[in-house]
Amino acid sequence: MAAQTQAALHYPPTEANSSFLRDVLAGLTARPKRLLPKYFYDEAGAQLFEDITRLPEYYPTRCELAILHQHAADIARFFPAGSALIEFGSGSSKKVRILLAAAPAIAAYMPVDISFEMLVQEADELRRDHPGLAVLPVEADFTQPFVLPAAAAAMAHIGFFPGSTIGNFEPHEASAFLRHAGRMLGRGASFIIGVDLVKDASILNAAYDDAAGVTARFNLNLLARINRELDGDFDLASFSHHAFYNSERHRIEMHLASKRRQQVRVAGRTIEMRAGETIHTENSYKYTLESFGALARGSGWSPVCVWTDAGGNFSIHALVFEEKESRE
Ligand code: AVI
Repeated sequence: MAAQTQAALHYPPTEANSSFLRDVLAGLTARPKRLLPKYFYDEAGAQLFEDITRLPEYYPTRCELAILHQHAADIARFFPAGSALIEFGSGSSKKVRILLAAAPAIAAYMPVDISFEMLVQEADELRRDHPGLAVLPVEADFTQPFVLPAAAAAMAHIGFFPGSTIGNFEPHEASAFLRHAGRMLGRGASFIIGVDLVKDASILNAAYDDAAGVTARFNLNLLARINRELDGDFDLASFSHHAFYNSERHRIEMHLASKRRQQVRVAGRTIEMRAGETIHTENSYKYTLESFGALARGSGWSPVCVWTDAGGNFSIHALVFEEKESRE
């Protein structure tokens, strides 16, 4: 009932959720069924992801923070005085604060995020803590082309893309994103990017299937979101969370498996599911230092430096955009 009451807020589709509806119907009628991971992050999903980052099994956030704390001064060598730092998918801006503290000569910080509330709140706090810094939030889906504030046009640009979010892109999408980001940041720009590394499958499997079941709730919340926003009637108890490392494709795969044969209604459409059939909800690609370097080089960037944590679990790369001629 609660889901139906909330669904009335959004259904029939508004402009804001029509692409969600289109992508969900296309994904649920495809073979195999799939849903796009960018839709995990409604308010409940963003909170669940925050909870994931604090799980004992989920090492990427801890390892990346350790690298940032240990090497902030070295990373800050890539930030010329008077430059503008652009963070793709800034969220809570927690990681950039470590870099800003180490690079007081940065003139502007441009967090790019789809969540307006988060941007405004974080921008206010950053202005308070860094009175000399121009904080210029950009409300945008960073996976799509967007325009940078004109105020920073004359400044040198540095990109920041932590969290190994690049791992959630298919390799060809990751390459297209890197190339687009390079063209937007400009020739000679630096890019500081966090990338999770290939490792023992048992560590990876535990990180995406934690004992407390938080990642399972994060995955299932996608169905709850469809119920809330697209007049769906998924019975969450009839689906189970499956996450495993696919060593041939160097990626964690997350799926939601139907426990029984069932019909689901979404926005007036009926979706048939067989017992055991899965909806593929996310890939999280893992790279080696070499394979990420090759991806970067193939996308117009030169790898110039890389830092890892003591256990070699996670990496932060510094790249410089060298593409000679724009093909756009
Ligand atoms: C946001 N992204 C980098 C996370 C990851 O590790 O791929 C999303 C996530 N999915 C399950 N746990 C965390």
